[in-house]
Amino acid sequence: MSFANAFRLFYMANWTGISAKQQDEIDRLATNIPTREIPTYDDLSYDDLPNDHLILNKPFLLSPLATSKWSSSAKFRISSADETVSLPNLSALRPYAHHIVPVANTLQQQFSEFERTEKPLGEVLDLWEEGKGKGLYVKDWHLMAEIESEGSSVNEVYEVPDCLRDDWLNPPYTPNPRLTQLENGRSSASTSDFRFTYLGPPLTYTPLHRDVYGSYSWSANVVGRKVWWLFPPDRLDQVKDQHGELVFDVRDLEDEGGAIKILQQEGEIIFVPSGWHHQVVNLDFCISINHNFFSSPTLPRIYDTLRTSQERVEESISDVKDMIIQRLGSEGDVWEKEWVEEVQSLLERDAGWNWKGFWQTVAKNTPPAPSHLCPPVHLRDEWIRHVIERFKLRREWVLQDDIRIIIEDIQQSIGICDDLR
Ligand SMILES: O=C(O)CCC(=O)C(=O)O
Repeated sequence: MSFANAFRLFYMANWTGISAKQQDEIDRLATNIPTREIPTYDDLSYDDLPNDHLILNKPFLLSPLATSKWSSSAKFRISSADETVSLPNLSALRPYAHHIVPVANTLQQQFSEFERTEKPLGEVLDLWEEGKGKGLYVKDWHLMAEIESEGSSVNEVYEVPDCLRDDWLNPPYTPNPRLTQLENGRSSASTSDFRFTYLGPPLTYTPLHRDVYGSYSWSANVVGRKVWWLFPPDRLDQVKDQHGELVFDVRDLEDEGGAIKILQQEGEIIFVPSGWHHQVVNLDFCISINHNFFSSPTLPRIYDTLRTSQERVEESISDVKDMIIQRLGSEGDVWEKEWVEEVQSLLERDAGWNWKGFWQTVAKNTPPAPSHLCPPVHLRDEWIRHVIERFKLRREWVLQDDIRIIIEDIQQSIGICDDLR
């Protein structure tokens, strides 16, 4: 081992960024954990997953066996004196030092988020190795898309567990890296996927939130342990302030908002159901990998989340509707076409997608994984049919020709041949 590496190892082993007060907080968090009230499986067969978790929308964990063969579990860990938790091997991240990564400063709250910047990963690693940047949290780093854009395979980091491969947001083992063409002719990894890597020192955290699109998520601790506070949709009363806004940090609340509290050990994977709010604090220096994803059992929930987002958008620009009617008159559907376009374009910016994106995703992903790792086809088609039936009652069905064409294709692929209008 070189002197530099020995120094780094010594430094990480004595992560001196932590004050006595912070160590007390870590100890308090680590010891105040109730008995686990959700199941942990060594081996979860896909046959059991839809009924036990996806349809019921209930959380679970996979034991460290799920990640024991991942390359990152070998490369990114340095064993520590306490054998249950490793130290991060930051040198093993150096091959990715040129990636520009989002960095949250978790010591600096800015409205309902943290102050965020983007930097080359190498600069953040330098800071940590110098004992600085103890509040910096690299979040939402598209490591997998970057690896694929550089012509390599994500197998150099991980392999998606079989039971989680029916993922309609991230085709597993993406055959064609999704590239964004830059103006200078070079290409960069697209940020259109939902496969993220997180890394940060002890006590960096992610405030209370719900995942994009109402998706499920899974999150694997490659290095370190995390505490999770999970809130089913019907248990949110205690985490709202007097204005009905969600609190930022549930640790500020008495009883921590009555959450389901989980200590996720190194190597474990946690599954967070659709629409469940959650907060996460890193107890150790953590490296984690997560996916936001959905599949057919949760299509109705994803549909409802988008519908609700649209209602919010429509309310926020109701004056624009009046202006369009004033300009074009309320006869016929000319005004309404313009209004629908306006709303869909704002919805895309606000919620990250709109109805066109929703239906394109459904169309692209039938079927996304081998059939034994998906729900039975008749059930999948029933969920798809259910959302199509509901969509046909909407004005967008009538007014947006491009969406109708996508849905007609989906109907054909699942054998619905009824009169389409
Ligand atoms: O690990 C974290 O800090 C946050 C992860 C998270 O919120 C998620 O996977 O949805």
